[in-house]
Amino acid sequence: MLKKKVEKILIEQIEKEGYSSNLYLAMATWAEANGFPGIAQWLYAQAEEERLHMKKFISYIGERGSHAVIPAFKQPPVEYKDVKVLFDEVLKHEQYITESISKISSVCIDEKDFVTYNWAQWFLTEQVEEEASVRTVIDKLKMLNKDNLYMFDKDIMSLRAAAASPTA
Ligand code: OFO
Repeated sequence: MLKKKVEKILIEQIEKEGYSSNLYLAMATWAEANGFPGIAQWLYAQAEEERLHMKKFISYIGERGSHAVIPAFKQPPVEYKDVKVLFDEVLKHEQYITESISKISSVCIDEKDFVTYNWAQWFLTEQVEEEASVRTVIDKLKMLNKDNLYMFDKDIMSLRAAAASPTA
């Protein structure tokens, strides 16, 4: 059975991962509606990963004998000024999630729950990769002007593949 403080913060993380998934879905629909199908695909893939993260939290809480309560999710923003602003928001959100997972780690240490601490480290490694992947996108975007945004949109999924490759 999980200790109360650990259980509480893990349940809060269900909401954060689920919101992350919805946020990226909302961004994907904005990208689609604004003529960026490649960026939409990148964001849909990201949304799917976040849904799996949420599921990992739900499963872990259940495995430890607690009840994984499914929360309501607030509505993510609908509009973005442009693609650069959108990806700046992705990076900001990922940094927020990294902080949040770090907080889980520190609660686990305070509560001497080293099993959950150990389990949560996978997410921290994942966060480092996700932040790096978004920074790569932002770096590329900084070099572009409006005219070659079309090519960028066509290529963005290859950035994702490169980030996922162990040799990259
Ligand atoms: Fe759940 O991985 Fe980032 O946010």
